[in-house]
Amino acid sequence: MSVAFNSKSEEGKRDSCTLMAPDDRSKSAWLPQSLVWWIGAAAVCLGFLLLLVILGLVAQNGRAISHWKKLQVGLMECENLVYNLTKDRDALRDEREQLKRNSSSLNKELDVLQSQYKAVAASRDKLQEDVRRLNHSKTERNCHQGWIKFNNKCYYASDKGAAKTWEESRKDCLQRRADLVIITTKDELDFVSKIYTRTWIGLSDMQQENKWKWVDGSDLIGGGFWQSGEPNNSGDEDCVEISRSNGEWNDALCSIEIPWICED
Ligand SMILES: [Ca+2]
Ligand SMILES: [Ca+2]
Ligand SMILES: [Ca+2]
Repeated sequence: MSVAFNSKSEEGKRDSCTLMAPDDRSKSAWLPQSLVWWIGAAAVCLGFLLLLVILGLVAQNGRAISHWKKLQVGLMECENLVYNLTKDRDALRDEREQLKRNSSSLNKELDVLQSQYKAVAASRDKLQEDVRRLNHSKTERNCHQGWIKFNNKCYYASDKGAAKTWEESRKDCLQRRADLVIITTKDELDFVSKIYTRTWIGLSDMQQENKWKWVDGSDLIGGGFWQSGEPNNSGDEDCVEISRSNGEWNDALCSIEIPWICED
């Protein structure tokens, strides 16, 4: 009986073995339990790594987008700056052109005014001379012997070869009850410069530099008949001579000795 029972129990065991699922049997047969665990862990790690890579790419992409947006903003600012600078340059160019036109127009006006001034000064000189002539025409002048008459006035020219300083020349004229010639018109200038191409006249700035006064105390009115570049006060020149063939004025050193002409 016991043998039978044992044989039965062995059979039961075999039966129980035969009742096991076919998959369980194959796993236990092909993959050991530890290998399954390692594969699972590796899969989890790979998944985690993949997630990190994806997150890294997303973050990098975000930084790139943000950097690109900054570049775009910078580019727009540059474009605005270039636009504003171009606008300013154009405005300055227009302003320069306008200033050029204004300057040209002002120069023309200045030329017109200068020529008008010259015309007015010439007529004033003529009028002044007319007044003087009228004042003297009441009585016809008779000049002393050796004097030259011009426009009812008497002039004395120093002897040929004689030469004096400005002060000595003036002293000579005063001794003749006259004074160094006062030139008020172009006619008078032409008359005097025909007598001597170089001679003292009664004009100086010895009292105050560049304040020209005639020997009768009157101021030089108008521009005078200066040579180009004169008066230049070169070396402190205070006395006026007619010099050079053009018969115009130069301020010279009062100490030089040249001919002179007196006017009565
Ligand atoms: Ca005169
Ligand atoms: Ca001077
Ligand atoms: Ca001079």
